[in-house]
Amino acid sequence: RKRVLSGIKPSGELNIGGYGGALHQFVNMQNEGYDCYFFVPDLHAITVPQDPKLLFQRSKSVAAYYIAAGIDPKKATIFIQSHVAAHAELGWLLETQAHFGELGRMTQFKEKSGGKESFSSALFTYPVLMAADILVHQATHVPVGDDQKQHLELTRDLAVRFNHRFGTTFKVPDPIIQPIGSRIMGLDDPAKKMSKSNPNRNSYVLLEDRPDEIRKKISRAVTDSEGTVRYDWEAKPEVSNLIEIYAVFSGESVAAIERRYEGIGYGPFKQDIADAVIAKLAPMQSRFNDIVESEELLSILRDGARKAAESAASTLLKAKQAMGLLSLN
Ligand code: AQP
Repeated sequence: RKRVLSGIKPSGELNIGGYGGALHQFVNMQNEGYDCYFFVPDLHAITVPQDPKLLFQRSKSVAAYYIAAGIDPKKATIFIQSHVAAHAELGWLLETQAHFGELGRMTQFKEKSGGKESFSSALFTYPVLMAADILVHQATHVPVGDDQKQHLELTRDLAVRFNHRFGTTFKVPDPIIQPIGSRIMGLDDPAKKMSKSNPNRNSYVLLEDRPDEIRKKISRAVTDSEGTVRYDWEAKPEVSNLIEIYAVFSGESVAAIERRYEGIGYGPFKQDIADAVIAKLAPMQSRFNDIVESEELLSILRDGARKAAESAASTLLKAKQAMGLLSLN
């Protein structure tokens, strides 16, 4: 059976970019019958400074959003990364196989370190921990947003390198990048990914935003002066971005959306996008509020941690033995 692993960092409030590129796809994959592991990568979040109180709360929030969006803990394994020590342990083993040069070439590292020297060393080794997350569960498929493609390529390289040096230990995972929603850009600037850490609150719609805020943010989203709803990333990145958001939230195709707004301006188009976003988010928010502080959530996470630890144990042991670390079993 095909196995999927993916997660969303608890590094800020979730927005519709993470919904389109991750959450929405997680639910689809679960419903398509993949064996799913969805985790909260809290160890990844702390590669940049986090307020401990906020991190604590956000880890619960991300897990609660998984469930509120439709991930069913009976079908998928939901867990917090730091609850399963095998992730960090395999991360260390893989660091011994990763090259300084290849990590230095990672675009995300270059962006986040911003040419400074004062970043954490964990920011540099982050992609190796990500490789461990995936390989320790023998995932065959990883749904990723466009920006994670390079990290997944590194994961594949590390798996192949390790298997070659020490004998076949890991499955080499394939990325799944959906054609629509894998790269949702800021509402203020279609050249920048919609990101949790963007200080401009108008650049994103949060999953927790109220209907009036959603309407306001979408009506203020930048467009062009042409006035036609046409999907063309080269010529019309602002409008193409809005079409993708609409397609994700309405389930309609890009072509159907283009047809409907032929000869109609951006006003009604934006109103309909806001309606579609609100229609999806309102029930999600209500389920989220019911579960986020509940004992049920903690119990799902305990269960998930136990299942994930079981899934990881044999691969970790195999990797250690392959490398020649003394084992007593
Ligand atoms: N704007 C986006 N469009 C499509 N996919 C996105 N993802 C994130 N933003 C978008 C995808 O969601 C998954 C989880 O991402 P993450 O939260 O772990 O990390 P990130 O990509 O670094 O997200 P942010 O919002 O930019 O967080 P910060 O600002 O804290 O770094 C990934 O598959 C990602 O591609």
